[in-house]
Amino acid sequence: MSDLKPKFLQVYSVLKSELLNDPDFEFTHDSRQWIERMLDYNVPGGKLNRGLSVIDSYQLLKQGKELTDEEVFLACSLGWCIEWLQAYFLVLDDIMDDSHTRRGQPCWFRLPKVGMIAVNDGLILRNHVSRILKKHFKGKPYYVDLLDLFNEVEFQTAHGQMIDLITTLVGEKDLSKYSLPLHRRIVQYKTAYYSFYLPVACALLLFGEKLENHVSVKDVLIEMGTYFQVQDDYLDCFGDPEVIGKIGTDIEDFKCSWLVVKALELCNEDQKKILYENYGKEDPAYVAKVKELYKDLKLQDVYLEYESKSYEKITSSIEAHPSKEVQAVLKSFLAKIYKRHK
Ligand code: GPP
Ligand code: MG
Ligand code: MG
Ligand code: MG
Repeated sequence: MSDLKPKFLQVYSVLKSELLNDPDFEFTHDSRQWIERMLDYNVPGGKLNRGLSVIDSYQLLKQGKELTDEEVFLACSLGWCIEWLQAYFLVLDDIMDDSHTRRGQPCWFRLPKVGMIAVNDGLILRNHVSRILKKHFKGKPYYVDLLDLFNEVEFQTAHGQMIDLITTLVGEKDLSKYSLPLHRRIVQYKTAYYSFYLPVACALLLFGEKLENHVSVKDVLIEMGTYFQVQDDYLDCFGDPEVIGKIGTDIEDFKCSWLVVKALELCNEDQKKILYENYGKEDPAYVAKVKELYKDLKLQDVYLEYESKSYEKITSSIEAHPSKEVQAVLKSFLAKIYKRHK
């Protein structure tokens, strides 16, 4: 785990202050206050795994050599760009998923004063990423690659989100189309690229590497990201809302969650009928029926089995990698998420 967390948090204040004093917008007291409140509410309150992974990865690539102050600042700034991107996704995802809580507080759009202003706040959060990159990276040899990376990853995530959403369209609610390959496709795009590939890709660019030389690293990270989203799906139903900071909505939302895919695989005809009749309904009584069925099917055990199998598989892909430094980067990332409860 990063020993640079205090430094990382300090850089948040620096970046925020720069954004609040951006000379390209004539801030008034009210507008500056809005942005500050919006940032403090949505950007720094998570686990910060993605952001801190940029620094951890960069340190590992440097093989223990001490980082200069500039290197630390740049690695932290890239880490924050990912946290800002994540805040942008989450603010909008919570509207789309009709969620209630996030990181132990009401979703931003649920605040009476905010409502649909949250959509525009999402756009501003995305624009902040470009502002940070421009201010601190313009002129670096890898600037264009960084911009391209953030654009590509946003493209992938938005398309993953699109398939996550259109599979749930009312009127077309059809569980028979849910399968592991569909689930895999959704989570690879909506989660794995931005959560796993992006932090390591940022560290590689900062280190002067070309991303096209690291395709095998990308494959392992996508595998890890898929595993991470299976955990997210599991915790949506079986996690403790006090610990994960959010109340699950996947059953109500008719999501192609790993749990429903597994349930469909394992159920008999009677249980299938229960699933078809109760999945995707708002009423808590229906949701409870689905959860009961998951318990009857022992999905918690199926999940534990999946966790250890995935862990073994990912570990052996990592160990097949020729570079020890890259192996260390990947292993440290995997250690952060293995058997997580939040
Ligand atoms: C996680 O899905 C995926 C995202 C947060 C990406 C959103 C992408 C956009 C383009 C808005 P999820 O809904 O399972 O996450 P959570 O459980 O945290 O709500
Ligand atoms: Mg979602
Ligand atoms: Mg969601
Ligand atoms: Mg989820």
